[in-house]
Amino acid sequence: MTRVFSGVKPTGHLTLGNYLGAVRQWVAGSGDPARQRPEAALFCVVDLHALTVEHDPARVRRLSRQAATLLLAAGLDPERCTLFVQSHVDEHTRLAYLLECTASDGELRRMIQYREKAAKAQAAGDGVRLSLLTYPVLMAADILAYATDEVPVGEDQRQHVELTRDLAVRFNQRYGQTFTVPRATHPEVAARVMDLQEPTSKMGKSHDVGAGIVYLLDEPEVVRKKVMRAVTDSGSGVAHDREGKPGVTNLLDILAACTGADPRALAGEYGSYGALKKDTAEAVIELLRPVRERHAELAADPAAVEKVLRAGAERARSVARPVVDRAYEAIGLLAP
Ligand code: AQP
Repeated sequence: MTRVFSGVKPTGHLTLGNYLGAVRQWVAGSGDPARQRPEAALFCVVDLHALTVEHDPARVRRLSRQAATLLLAAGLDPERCTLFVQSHVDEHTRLAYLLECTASDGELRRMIQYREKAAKAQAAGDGVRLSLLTYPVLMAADILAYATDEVPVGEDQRQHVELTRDLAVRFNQRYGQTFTVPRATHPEVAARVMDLQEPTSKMGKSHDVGAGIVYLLDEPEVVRKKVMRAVTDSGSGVAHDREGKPGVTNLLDILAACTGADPRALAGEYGSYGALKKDTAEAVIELLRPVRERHAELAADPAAVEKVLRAGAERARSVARPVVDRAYEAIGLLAP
């Protein structure tokens, strides 16, 4: 059995980037007949990670519920996978401490996301939370607690999964074989969807300005407007060229991811930016339509979603507990 684990943090409304870079892969993978057992695919709303920057408690709670509902709406089937909330399973934080005793200060300070977010917090006059430095270790615990083989994520998480691998290998070398060493998997197209207004930056759900971000729950008219106003590049030729034409390349990648086409081949089919934008907007609207519709149904019955999350947490606990107990013993702690 190949075990898959991944998560999404409730720092904002889920975006097209989350969907194309990660969630769609989760749905496709959990429909794989080789992974029919629900404990073979675990997906998590990683709410503890949302506390690493300034946050509003009520908003985090609201976004956590919304993220779980959206994951179900996107097609995660609780009969075929395990969906839960990170803070409901103590094993994550239990294991994180052991991994903090395995990681070094230097390797955490090198994390790109830490450097970028710490600089942003400082510029805003906010303090930098210690958890912003240590959260990649918590992420490693999220993954390693489940003896995960594969972590389907967007391109931006590559460095964190590399750290997870390093920690697993180091722990195993020091204390004996304990953890499975996981590997990241990325979609072939749209592994890094860029902001429509700033196509050299990732489309990120926690970014302050939403004009370049397509949210999964945006109304069709809003999606159309955002895509039609996407920043394109100088010159009018449509070419797939990430360096020279980042805006157009982003649109080609999005359209290709929506339609299953090859983004380079698509470039040859368009003579103008306007036509490319129009087709991209319609393709995104059609891709998201069923997710929005299903979300509206599921959101009307929050008790049913909570029931799925409770059952998911129980199953997740039963998978993680023995792995984390083994790590406690291996590192030299007495069994209670
Ligand atoms: N733009 C993106 N393109 C492709 N994949 C993406 N992912 C996120 N953005 C893109 C992938 O979605 C999964 C969940 O992401 P996350 O919740 O960890 O991070 P986020 O949506 O990027 O939210 P933030 O708060 O804005 O995060 P920061 O600022 O930390 O980047 C992951 O698999 C991610 O790769």
